[in-house]
Amino acid sequence: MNTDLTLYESKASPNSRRVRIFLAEKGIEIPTRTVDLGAKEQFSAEYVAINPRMQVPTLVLGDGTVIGEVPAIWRYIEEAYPDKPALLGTTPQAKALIAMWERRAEIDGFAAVMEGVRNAVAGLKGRALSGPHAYEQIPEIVERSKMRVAHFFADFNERLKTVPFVAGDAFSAADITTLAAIDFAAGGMKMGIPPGFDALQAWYDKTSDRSASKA
Ligand SMILES: N[C@@H](CCC(=O)N[C@@H](CS)C(=O)NCC(=O)O)C(=O)O
Repeated sequence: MNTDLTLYESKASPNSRRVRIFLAEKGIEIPTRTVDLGAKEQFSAEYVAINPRMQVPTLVLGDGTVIGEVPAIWRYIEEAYPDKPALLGTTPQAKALIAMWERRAEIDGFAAVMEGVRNAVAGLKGRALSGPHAYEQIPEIVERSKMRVAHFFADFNERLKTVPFVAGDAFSAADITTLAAIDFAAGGMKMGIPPGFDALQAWYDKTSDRSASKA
């Protein structure tokens, strides 16, 4: 257990889950502090002093450095533990391809689900985007979000007809974001992988079976 680090996170947060799975894949344990989003703890003076953007996850280093944003937290962990399995690639080519596919999974999948959920859920009125600024929901956008998620399923099904993992031959951070997006769509939008999307379903089944995916 590296007690120099503290991860602020929430069990209900799919972004926190992206970091939890990343750590579990590497077999790294660090102290965590729960930020209860249901109780609006992200707005508490104590947490705002740590992360003024009022978001989780946040990684705090031993010297007080605060790192927000999932890919930045991943980057720190990847570099700080070079002896652990790499999830962001080891060669220039692998690093670029993982970054490319992870970004597509985030933009086309994860962000599309986030948009659909945050513009629909009653408890998020006035909070259509997380962060320091309040935005009203746009209910009309939810239908488009559903189309975006449907396209994400179709596009990633096509991709996974050609490769075993999202970024190619090896499991990577791109798989973590894809898994988090699919589970978020199922939970938050009641949109599961459509029947007949066999490549995506087979990838999902094997990825969900990894012990780290329970994190
Ligand atoms: N871009 C940020 C997004 C973080 C984010 O949106 N976190 C959500 C939980 S999944 C949050 O903190 N929500 C607080 C709120 O809704 O007020 C990242 O990569 O960490």
